[in-house]
Amino acid sequence: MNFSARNFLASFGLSNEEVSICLKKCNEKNGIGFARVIKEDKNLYHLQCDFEIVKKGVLKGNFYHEESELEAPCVGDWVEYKEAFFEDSPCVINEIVTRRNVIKRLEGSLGKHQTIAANVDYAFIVTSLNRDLNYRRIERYLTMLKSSDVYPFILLTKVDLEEDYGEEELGNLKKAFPNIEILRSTQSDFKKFADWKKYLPKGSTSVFIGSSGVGKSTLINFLLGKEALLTGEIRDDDDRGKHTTTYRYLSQSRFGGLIIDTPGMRELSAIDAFESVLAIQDEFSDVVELISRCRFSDCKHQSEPGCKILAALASGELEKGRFQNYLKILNVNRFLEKKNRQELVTLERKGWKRRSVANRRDRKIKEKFNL
Ligand SMILES: Nc1nc2c(ncn2[C@@H]2O[C@H](COP(=O)(O)OP(=O)(O)OP(=O)(O)O)[C@@H](O)[C@H]2O)c(=O)[nH]1
Ligand SMILES: [Mg+2]
Ligand SMILES: [Zn+2]
Repeated sequence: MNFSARNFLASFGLSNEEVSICLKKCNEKNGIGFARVIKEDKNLYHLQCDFEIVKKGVLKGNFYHEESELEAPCVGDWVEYKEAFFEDSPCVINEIVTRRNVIKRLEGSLGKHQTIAANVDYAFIVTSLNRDLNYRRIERYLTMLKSSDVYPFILLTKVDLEEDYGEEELGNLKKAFPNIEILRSTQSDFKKFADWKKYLPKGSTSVFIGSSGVGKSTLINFLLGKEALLTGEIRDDDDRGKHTTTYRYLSQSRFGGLIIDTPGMRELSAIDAFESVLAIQDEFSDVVELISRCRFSDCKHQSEPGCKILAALASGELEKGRFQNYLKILNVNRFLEKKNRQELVTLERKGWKRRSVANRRDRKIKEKFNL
């Protein structure tokens, strides 16, 4: 491996230390290489192996063993692969290396997880101002991102369709999400937004998530500097998109940062229950605080005397929808109660530790963006 390999690994997101470890492990003779998964196509992975080289890869057999606890790679993962013996056959993926984080969501109520992307630094929650705008959904995205330790931004698209350029809604959103930076963009002024360079620094990875039709791929095509992705019409009757993007795809933006386009999410039902207790507490700290002051520690907030939630709902201090959303998210996390207490305590400790690291990092990011 040479200078180009080092440059590639660093540009695509590995730290200097990780680059050195990878370079030590591979040499041309053993046919071992490191690549980033840029697309998943059923059982075939598209692996970015160098700036201009994309190879296909399949998983090594031990991923499929019944007792195997190996998790399959997803877009954004770094993997170690072995070159194919024959030129036309796919390489073999030996293992996932250095997974810093992974965004997961719970699919339906069966408790099955879907991995969305790995090794992600920033997430842009993309929403347009038409019927797609849904504060509750944004809250759910934020909770999901927090539990995977990804730094969120909210991005409003298609503000050109609004008379006031979305000014009023922007004000409302800022009030509802005071700690999150909210950006505005529209197709006709993508270019005017000079700050993309700042938000997509070299070596960083950002994922764009949001409902179908909000304009994720349109924007990403601009950020890539080429029409690499398909974009589609939206339906007239309900402003919804037609699920034009059907797979997750990672590529390097013209500003250096890596970008992952994702298919519009149908319904973000919930989040990783096990990892998310703390994220919920964080996201709904106002609700948690009220509950802690209810007279009875097992208050159900239905008719109990001294219930602070009921009082706050009555006075308007707490919005009904926000409380319902809290309950909904909590509900999915019910099975936690069945876990033994000790496990939960350890988990919480781990979570706190991680949170404080994350808080430090958030502060750094805020300083960098002058927030
Ligand atoms: N008016 C207006 N239309 C836009 C803007 N950005 C995107 N669109 C249009 O919105 C439609 C949907 O855009 P896409 O980029 O395909 O949306 P998407 O979020 O990638 O949708 P999925 O791939 O289905 O998840 C297209 O017809 C775009 O031309 C914008 O800023 N203003
Ligand atoms: Mg798309
Ligand atoms: Zn109560």
